[in-house]
Amino acid sequence: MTQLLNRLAALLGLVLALTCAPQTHAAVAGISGPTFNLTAKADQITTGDANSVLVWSYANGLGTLQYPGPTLIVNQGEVVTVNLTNSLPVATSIVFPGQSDVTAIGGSAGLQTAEAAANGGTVSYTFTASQPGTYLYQSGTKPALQIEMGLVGALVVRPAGVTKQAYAHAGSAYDREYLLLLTEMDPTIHLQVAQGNLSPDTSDFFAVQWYINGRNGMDTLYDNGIPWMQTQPYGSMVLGKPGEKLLLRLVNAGRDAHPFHVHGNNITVIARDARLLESAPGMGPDLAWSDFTIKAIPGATYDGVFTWTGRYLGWDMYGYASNATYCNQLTHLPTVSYPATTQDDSDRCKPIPVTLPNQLDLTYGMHYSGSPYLGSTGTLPPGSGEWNPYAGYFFMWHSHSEKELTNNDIFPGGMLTMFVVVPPNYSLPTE
Ligand SMILES: [Cu+2]
Repeated sequence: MTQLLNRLAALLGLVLALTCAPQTHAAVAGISGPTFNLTAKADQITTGDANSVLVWSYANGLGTLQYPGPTLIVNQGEVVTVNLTNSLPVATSIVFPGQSDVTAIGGSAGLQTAEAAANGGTVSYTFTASQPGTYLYQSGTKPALQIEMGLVGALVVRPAGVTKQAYAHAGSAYDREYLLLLTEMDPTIHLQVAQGNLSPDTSDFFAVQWYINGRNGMDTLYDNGIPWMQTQPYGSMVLGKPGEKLLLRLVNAGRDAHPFHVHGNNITVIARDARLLESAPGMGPDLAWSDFTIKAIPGATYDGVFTWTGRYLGWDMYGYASNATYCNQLTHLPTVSYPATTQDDSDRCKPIPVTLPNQLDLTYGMHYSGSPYLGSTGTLPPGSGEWNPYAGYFFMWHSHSEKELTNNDIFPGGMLTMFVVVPPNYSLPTE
């Protein structure tokens, strides 16, 4: 019953998400520096199998814990200070992989960096954000347990002097950016911690829950800041218009590799671990690779540029000749001018080259609008199709390790979100 209610809530949420424009954000959600006050603490998160799990993660100041920790956003060249207060019952610390000059003030010496003592200890870390890109931060104390417990987050360093670029070079320009942080969990470890065992055996780790931005599918599709997931504020639905350049900042903060698969087109990976894939400084991403799956290894970050267009389809995604309202790109929706580059002129007004089956012979996917054409709805049986009132195209973006598409063995769920091609008349905010 709870499961059913969860699904109904998810359905309602998606309807709200798609009908209450604007629902997405042109920039990555997070908190801006260069000074951050983080508190490591414990709290519960909601899982996709209608359960909850104790996690350790970070709060912004005295606020609510969020899993993953707040995305820290700074500008290249800034001297970044992270003041950590530890409310956990064990010592903890933060390491910043990729930052070369981290110094710690206070705390006591640990294996990797200075640690804040249990139950109120503090430590302060300072470094210069010298190179732009996508990074992670995570516990440097007993990482096999503390990273599993949730002490991870992302760090975005924006390049100096440019906007809407991931790096200094124009080859990293984008229209809209998204950050997806991947993790997995073995809830039995969390249960032992909840029962008071602060050093559980992590050697028999066996994940059954997989997360994007701290949520299991399909909770991933909710917008940021949903009130009933206060400890999981970051959504991960990816929205974009035909022809737009979407920057995907992909962070594998887990301990397993996750082959992250994008549908709709290949993605061009332009940077790895916050370094542009260039053969020499200033060249731009000439060593970028194009693939349909980013084989994200633990601890690595990837920046990819993704564009969806209707090119090479062989038919007009906006409509067809015998349906004059939808055919001509410029008259389809009079207030919108369609970017000429989103499809080939030779495809204009060509119908989809298959005959749609009779309604009675169709199975309706929940995102089907009743029409194969972008931005147009067709006839559906009563009650169907409300998940996609704007008639966008939905593509699954997900882990290509199939077991990771479950919540505790229940499909669908896990490391799964949706990329939505929204029709050009749909209002998305610009940065
Ligand atoms: Cu797939």
